[in-house]
Amino acid sequence: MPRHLITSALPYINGIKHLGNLVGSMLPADVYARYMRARGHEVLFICATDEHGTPAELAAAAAGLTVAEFCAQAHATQKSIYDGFGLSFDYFGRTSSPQNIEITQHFARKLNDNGFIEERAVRQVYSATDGRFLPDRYVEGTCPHCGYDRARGDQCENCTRLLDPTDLIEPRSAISGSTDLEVRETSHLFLLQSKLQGEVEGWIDEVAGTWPQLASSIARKWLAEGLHDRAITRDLDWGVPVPADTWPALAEDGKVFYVWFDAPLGYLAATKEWSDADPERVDWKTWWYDTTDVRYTEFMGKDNVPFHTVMFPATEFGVREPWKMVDYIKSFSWLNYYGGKFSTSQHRGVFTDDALSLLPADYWRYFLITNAPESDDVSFTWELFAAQTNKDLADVLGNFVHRVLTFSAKRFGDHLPAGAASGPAEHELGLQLSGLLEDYERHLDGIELRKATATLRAMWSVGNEYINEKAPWTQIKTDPDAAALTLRIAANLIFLFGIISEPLIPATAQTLRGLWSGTQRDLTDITWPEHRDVQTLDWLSAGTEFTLPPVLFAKISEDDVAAWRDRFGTDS
Ligand code: B3M
Ligand code: ZN
Repeated sequence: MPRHLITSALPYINGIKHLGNLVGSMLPADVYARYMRARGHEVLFICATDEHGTPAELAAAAAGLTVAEFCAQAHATQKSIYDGFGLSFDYFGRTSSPQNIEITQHFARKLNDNGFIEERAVRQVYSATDGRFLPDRYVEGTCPHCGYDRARGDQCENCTRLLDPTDLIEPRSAISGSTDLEVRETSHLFLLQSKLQGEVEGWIDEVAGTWPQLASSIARKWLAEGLHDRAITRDLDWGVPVPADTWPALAEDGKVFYVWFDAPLGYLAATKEWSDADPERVDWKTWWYDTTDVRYTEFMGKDNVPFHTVMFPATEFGVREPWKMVDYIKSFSWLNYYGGKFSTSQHRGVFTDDALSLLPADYWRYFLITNAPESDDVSFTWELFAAQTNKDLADVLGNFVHRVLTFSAKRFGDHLPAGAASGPAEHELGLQLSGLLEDYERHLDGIELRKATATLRAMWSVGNEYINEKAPWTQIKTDPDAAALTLRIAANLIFLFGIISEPLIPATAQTLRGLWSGTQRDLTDITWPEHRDVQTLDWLSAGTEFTLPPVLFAKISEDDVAAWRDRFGTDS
């Protein structure tokens, strides 16, 4: 059995992430990590804040803090929000860590030794008003490809094309707004990606066949356009310094590596942070270096795909050391907000901190994964969120649990009744659920999240159909033993739902798991159901004691929807 290395794209440090960021990388990665652990796999789930580059410097300046102070605070804030969402990272590191500096410098030296780095004179945007060079996002302007007028110097948010600040039409300084910009010459390191094109292409042909269409087509489009040599250093104060032993003049000049050069290495470095944090843990390299038994899955939004399919692999090839390459990329389109973009800069949409202040994490986790933009873009609306929450979580799951347990308690007390032996209806129910469980497992194995959640919901519905047909509240009048059987089976369905819902709604799942005591079987170690148990539905025998849970999911009212529409706005 392979060990599973799972990474989520590293969220930028520059602000609180919105729900679109969450569903585009961290949350689906968490669902997959939880599922794989539940199936008994060895999993290492790694994430970190991406702390270098102009976004961090701009955000720190706006907050009136040094970049180091800003990043330390923002890291802690993001971390506590992700804890609130139940993201089960084995480690949540920082790309500004000493580990990342060491690893990034090592990669740069090796690339240089192998002839893949060259120092070149470049023309760069200089702002006399600001008294500095303006790399990347320090310049804004109109995208030469699509005409979007708020394109940044590194990438157009609208068409996802990578840009150079000098490409922008009508450029302006993002610091001062000044348009008094000139182009000056300075020296930078270039990664000679053109020399690595063939290797990257061969590798993509080998591995990308099973990837989502979205990821493989972006990779192929990039390779078809040809890999260009790219500048991997910047004139910034904050970043991984160019090592002085190899490039004394550039180091003297204060150059640092470009954020996209060190960010993917942050996956390795955060693993090293994890392993350094506890002497009991294995050396980080056992996950990354010269491995044969690691399966590596990456999660990311589509704008990050070029870096992970082309640039980072080129870097890994160029060092001529056996670093682990990605095996599977799960990519996402955009979650929109009322048809327009979620936007951090314009604070449009729902942000993760606000979301948690409105409702517990499981409401969001369920909605987001059910609507994950796996192929096309998807729109968040409060109306849709309320409708799905009320139907699936409050009615189909929550009300089922409530009906079964309150009725059972009322008629038979707080121990499950024995009742009649299972009959054909229970046999049929077990088979049906086992079939659905097989589908659910297949979808989760394939990280097809929308299909997986639809199947989970179908399993909850099957439970509802069973008790609606059996109608224990009617059975009780003529045949109490039959009613008791129905309730005991239904209690077992609740137990089953507690196991299989865990990857998606872990807090609720834990509540469902914790309702029972005095069971005959020791159920504590069960992390995933066996099909034969699903067919017999008898984890909980007669006599098992239970408690009534509080309301699992409150309904979202029309007033809530109106208030939230108002508070968060709905126009672009
Ligand atoms: N921080 C971009 C983003 O947050 C970037 C991902 C880095 S992954 C190594 O969308
Ligand atoms: Zn564009």
